[in-house]
Amino acid sequence: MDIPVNLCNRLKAARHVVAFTGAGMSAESGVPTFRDSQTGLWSNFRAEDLATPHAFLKNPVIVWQWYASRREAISKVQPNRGHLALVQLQTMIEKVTVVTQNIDNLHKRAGQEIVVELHGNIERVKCFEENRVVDRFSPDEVPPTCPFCGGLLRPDVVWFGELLPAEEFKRAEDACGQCDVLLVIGTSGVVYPAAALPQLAVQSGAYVVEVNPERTPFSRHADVSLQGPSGKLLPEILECLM
Ligand code: BV8
Repeated sequence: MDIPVNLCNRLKAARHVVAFTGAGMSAESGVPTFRDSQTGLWSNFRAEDLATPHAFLKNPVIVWQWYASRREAISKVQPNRGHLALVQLQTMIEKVTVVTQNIDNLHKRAGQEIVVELHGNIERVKCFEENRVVDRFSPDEVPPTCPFCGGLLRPDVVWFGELLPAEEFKRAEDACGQCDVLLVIGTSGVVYPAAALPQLAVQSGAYVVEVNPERTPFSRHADVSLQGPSGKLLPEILECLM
């Protein structure tokens, strides 16, 4: 795809670039997006119905095993060319911040230095009662219990109906409000309050680029909407900096 000259020029002049990423960023690594229907044991559940504290308390075994199976699947995939392009961007731009909705840890595994995890990280586990991260638990219990208080352990992710981590959200607001270029990559933009963040960049006059095979509700707010997979388009965008 021909990358618009204006995009290249704005990137070349940028001092701070933010990449706001969603599940589509990891699609080419083989990680299902939330729009994909569930498979296997969970095929008759919607993700939105499993990713809630209510679902966990009602069915702790099913919800724990859903995350355990996702964690297992993620451990077998690799960051894709899109993740690696954002890592390479760090060597070309003074500051690159990745603000991600994803919990798959792939940006960090790819080598990204500044990653703001809005919705937590599936690799981390915390106590449901104390909310503190726990780094060891019995693999024989499903779900395992907290070694400190005996409460149930849960994935350290933000469920629907739960508040986002205040510090991370503030970091994301500051980054989106102060960046020169915002890349909105692989997100359907339907989950709030994360989906409100790109508007901060629009309002502050940043140059906003959407990368997605489909148009989304956000597309009309972007300066340019590039329709295609991020694993293909992000390396092409980087080429205009070389
Ligand atoms: C909150 C972690 C305050 C877990 C996630 C009623 C009660 C309570 C809250 C609400 C309510 N009604 C609405 C809300 C707010 C709710 C919300 O927004 N709901 C939506 C469904 C309407 N939000 C919340 O609950 C948030 N908290 O509001 O707290 C509060 C508190 C109490 C009471 C009231 C309010 C918490 C939201 C966080 C939920 N946790 N993840 C887990 O992962 O298991 S959200 C999860 O879904 C993801 O993290 C992500 O954010 C979202 C999925 O969105 P996307 O990433 O965009 O992925 P999606 O599949 O949708 O789209 C993929 C895109 O990629 C597509 O556009 C596709 O075209 C594109 N694509 C495909 N292939 C590629 C590609 N792009 C590029 N390249 C490719 N190759």
